[in-house]
Amino acid sequence: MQRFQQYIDGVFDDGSARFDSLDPATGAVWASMPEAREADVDRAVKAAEQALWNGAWPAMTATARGKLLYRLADLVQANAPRLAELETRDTGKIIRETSAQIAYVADYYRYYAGLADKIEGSTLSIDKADMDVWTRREPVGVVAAIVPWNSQLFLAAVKIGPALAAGCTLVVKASEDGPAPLLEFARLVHEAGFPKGVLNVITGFGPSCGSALTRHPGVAHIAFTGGPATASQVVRNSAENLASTSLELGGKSPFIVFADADLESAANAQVAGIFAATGQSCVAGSRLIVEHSVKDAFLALLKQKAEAIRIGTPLDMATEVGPLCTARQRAHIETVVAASVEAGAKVVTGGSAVEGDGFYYPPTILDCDGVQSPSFEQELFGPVLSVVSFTSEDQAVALANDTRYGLASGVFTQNLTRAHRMVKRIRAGIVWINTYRAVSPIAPFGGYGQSGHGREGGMAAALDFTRTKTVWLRTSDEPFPDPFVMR
Ligand code: TXE
Repeated sequence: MQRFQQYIDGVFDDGSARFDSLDPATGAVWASMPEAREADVDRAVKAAEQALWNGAWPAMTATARGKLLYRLADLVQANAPRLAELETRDTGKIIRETSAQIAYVADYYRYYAGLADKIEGSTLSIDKADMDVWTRREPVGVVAAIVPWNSQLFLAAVKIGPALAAGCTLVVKASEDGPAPLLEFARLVHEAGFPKGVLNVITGFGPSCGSALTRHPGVAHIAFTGGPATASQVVRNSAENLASTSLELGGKSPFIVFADADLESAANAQVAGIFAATGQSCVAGSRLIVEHSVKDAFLALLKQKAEAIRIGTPLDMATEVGPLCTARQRAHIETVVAASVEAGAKVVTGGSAVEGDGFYYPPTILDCDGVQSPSFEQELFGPVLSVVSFTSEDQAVALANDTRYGLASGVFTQNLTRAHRMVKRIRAGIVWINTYRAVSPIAPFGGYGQSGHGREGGMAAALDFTRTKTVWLRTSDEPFPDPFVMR
């Protein structure tokens, strides 16, 4: 059995307690993890506070910080195969995806490495003759970065990269489900040579570890990815210390196909949108909204592609859909699918868990036309696509926006003017036209409504980890004037 450690103040240790991690492909225990409790959280935040104000980190130039980030990026790239294997082992995410994603994670660190010394204040054209006024962008403080199980290294990188570029220090909390890759990543942080306490990596359970971290008075900003219910709890906790928050939550993203679309291309994108990552993706295009005249043809294409998907062990490069991360997640999907069928949804393909060991659930398509289907409303976080049809553009928009979420959306059409209209009318943080699931360190990422607030990726993300200091310098040698007149 493999044994992992937490990383606090530049030192690896076993944590206050231990818990077992299951291999989702077999359901058997495969590794032992360190469980951070309140005392560990307190130590980690205090180490990050120390590193923020004292020692090498605050004295370092932004360029030097960038060089450390470049070194980290190179280490991530060099160790990508090992990290990918760990992520696959611990979360069930297929190796084909983890290998590609972790290699790309290195580019996120490179983007923010280059950005570190481009974060600038400004000189103001102030309306007073005897003053020079300028602003400085300073690190917001200690950042708590909390991630869920899906794509842990990726979801951590979009927080760690900009936060370090901005000069912050962090306590990163890996999910209790599949923390191995992030705990291992801490070894690369150590090897890269970051001063102790700058980046601490712990894991543990929500009520003990997560809650202690988000309530800690030493935390200035919480960057959170997870479910909306947990996010509400996080925001309530943050209120105690008035910490700022950025929240990247779930979605129920519409995937809209017009009759004039290239159906073959749209079907491939829809497969990527809902069955990649076994559907455990915040941007999953889980609501197919298809023009009625092509519904049957498009569903036939999708059914054929879904049934050709290779379900298998996640460490096999040929596997296309692996197990879900947890038995709990699979039980949730089974419950919602059963309720949807009960409500009248028709199973086009899939619809019941795969027999045998591991937490497998097959690619599933539910025809929900004319049905009030829970699967069309709730985020399932699994390989389940719910389908409805429309007959007018207005109806397509109304269906797309009929959700409390607003993370992503896809529009498939060859009609340029319609595509532009859809961009304006859809309420979501991302609109993909004739493509789906594309991401980049250069492009902002985040949602509307219950999908959260704040953006990850791009320049703005780094600025979110700064606060502005305004400096006033009086250039006159005359005595300070009348103290009772505002100037
Ligand atoms: O997330 P949680 P879970 C959605 C998806 C999924 C559901 C629940 O629908 O089925 O959320 O997933 C930590 N204070 N998404 O249970 O519980 C927890 O330990 C502070 C969408 O995994 O939100 C973990 O590290 N932290 C999504 C992290 O929060 C707390 C990704 C996420 O856990 C805490 C994941 C607390 N009180 C799930 N309680 C996306 N956008 O990709 C828990 N945590």
